[in-house]
Amino acid sequence: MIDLRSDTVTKPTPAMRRAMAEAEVGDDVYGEDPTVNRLQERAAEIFEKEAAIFVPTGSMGNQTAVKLHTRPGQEVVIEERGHIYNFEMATMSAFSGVLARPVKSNDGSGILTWDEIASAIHAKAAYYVAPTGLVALENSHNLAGGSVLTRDRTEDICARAHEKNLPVHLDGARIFNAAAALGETVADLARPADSVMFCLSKGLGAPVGSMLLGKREFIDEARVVRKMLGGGMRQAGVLAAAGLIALEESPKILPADHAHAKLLAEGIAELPGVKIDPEKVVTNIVIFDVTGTGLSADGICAQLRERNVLASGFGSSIRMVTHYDVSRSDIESALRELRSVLAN
Ligand code: TLP
Repeated sequence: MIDLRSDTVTKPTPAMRRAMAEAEVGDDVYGEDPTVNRLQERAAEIFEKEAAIFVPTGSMGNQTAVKLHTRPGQEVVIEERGHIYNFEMATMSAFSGVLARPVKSNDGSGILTWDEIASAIHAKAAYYVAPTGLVALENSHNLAGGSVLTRDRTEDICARAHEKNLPVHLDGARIFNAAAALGETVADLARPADSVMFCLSKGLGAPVGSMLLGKREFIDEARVVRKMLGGGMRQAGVLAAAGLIALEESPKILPADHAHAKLLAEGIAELPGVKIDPEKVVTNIVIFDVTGTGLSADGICAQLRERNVLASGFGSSIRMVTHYDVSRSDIESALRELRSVLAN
């Protein structure tokens, strides 16, 4: 099987498995797991933030941040395809009592300008309009095809949000991909945001886990919210051990994933009835519209599955994601199978 459904499907490397087997552990609810503590310290150091906390999932990291930055009855301004809004089970309303205020990015890139964000902010609103409590950004932007938010744009948005006393949370599930594509450090991309979440379990390849980072006081409060959500893990060092390897070793292999995604996008662009601009594929996510093929996205994915290629259907589009378990020859095979499905 060539599994292009997501970069979440990566299997732990032999080095990760060894580290997991040998991990020194303790009870992390008491703060006594030395491997978790090391991972948290190392992540904070790399991101140049005061503190970090290990959470089981990216969703828990994001929703913990939403909970801490807002109070019930407020709105969260977010790009309309943002993960926090579309793929986190309405948790922001169920758990934090807030409403998403989705905003369209007019150029279709998924990357908002300050003016687009400003038009959705209710700052000194009339008392009967819900006030904005948070601006949520995403880098890279998953459902917008892995597009990237530059350092300048992030700085601009955060500075202007802060002028209005609004905090900014950055969903950096794939911020290492963004950093590799932009030639920036993750610290510089995340610096202006009040909090950032990144996933160890996506392109970095760890089996489980994400990190939430911010000021020390914020992370102390995050520990309480994580427990509230049932995310207080015990001998989590077996997971953190793989996370440490992911953090140190995996960023350097991401450019290969990006080259594979570009190759895939260029091949797809030549197929009949599909719509994609390969120029816009800069990280590891390839999304293409299949309306013009006369077939449904799910129908194409089902036929690909029979040919040992896995992809995800999202409405009228298909998403393929590259990662370290996919080689250049796998990309060539996937293209060959897709060409053959569309020719039938
Ligand atoms: N994304 C998953 C699916 O939920 C769509 C994927 O396969 O891409 N932020 C972003 C930008 C994400 O893409 C994801 C997961 C998360 C947060 C949530 O992470 P987890 O799955 O660890 O809760």
